[in-house]
Amino acid sequence: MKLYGFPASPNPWKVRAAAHHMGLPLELELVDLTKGAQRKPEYLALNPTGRTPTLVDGDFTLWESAAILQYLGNKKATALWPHDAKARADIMRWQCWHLQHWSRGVNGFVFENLVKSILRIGDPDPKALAQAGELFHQDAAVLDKHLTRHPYLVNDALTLADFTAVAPLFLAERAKIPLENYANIRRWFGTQAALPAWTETAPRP
Ligand SMILES: N[C@@H](CCC(=O)N[C@@H](CS)C(=O)NCC(=O)O)C(=O)O
Repeated sequence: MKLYGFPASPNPWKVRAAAHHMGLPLELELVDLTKGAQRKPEYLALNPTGRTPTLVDGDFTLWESAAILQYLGNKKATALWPHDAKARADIMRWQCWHLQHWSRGVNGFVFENLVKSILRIGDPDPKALAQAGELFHQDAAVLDKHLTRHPYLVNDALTLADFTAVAPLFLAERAKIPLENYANIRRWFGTQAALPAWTETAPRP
C-alpha cells in the first residue's frame, strides 16, 4: 500500500503512525506541500481535494485520514479498532468531533503561527488567532475534562480515536497552541508522543 503525503503534516503522519502501530507496511510517496505538489494534475487525479493523505491499495484509492485509519483497522485485527459496535461508534464520535470542532481551532493556530511563516505569506492575523482561540478553548475544555477520568478517549485504551485527535498537537509548540491550562491534554499527548509508532514515523529534519 502507498500513502501519499508530506511527513511533517499531521494528517499523513497520523496514518503512518497508526499503520506502524498495527504492523501494516505503508510506502510513503512524497507530496511536497511546500512546493504545491498537492495541486499538480497527477495528484489531483488521485485526490481532487488537493489535500493529503491519500491511500492507494491496488485499484482502490481513498482520501480523508479518518476513513483511511478505519480502512487500515479493518485490514488486520487490532486493538486500535476493536471488533465491537459500541467501541467503533465511540471512536467515530471522537473522529467526527475532531473533524468538525477540534481541528478547526487547532488548525487556526497552525495556519496563522506556522504555515504562514513557512510559506512566507504574511504575519499572523490577530483576528484569526482570536477566533481560533475561541474555538480551541471551547473544545480543549471538553477534551481535558474527559481526560481527567480517562487515560485515552475510548474504553481507557489506545485506539484510532487517539491517533486522530492527538496528531495536530505535535505542532503545538511551533504553532503556539495554548495548552498551558490543560494538564490532562498535555499528559495524554506526552504518553502518545513517547510511543515508537510516533517516534519512528516522525519527520526527519
Ligand atoms: N480532513 C482531511 C484534512 C486533510 C488536510 O487538510 N491535509 C493537509 C495536511 S495535514 C493538506 O494536505 N493541506 C494542503 C492544502 O490544503 O493545500 C483529512 O483528515 O485527511
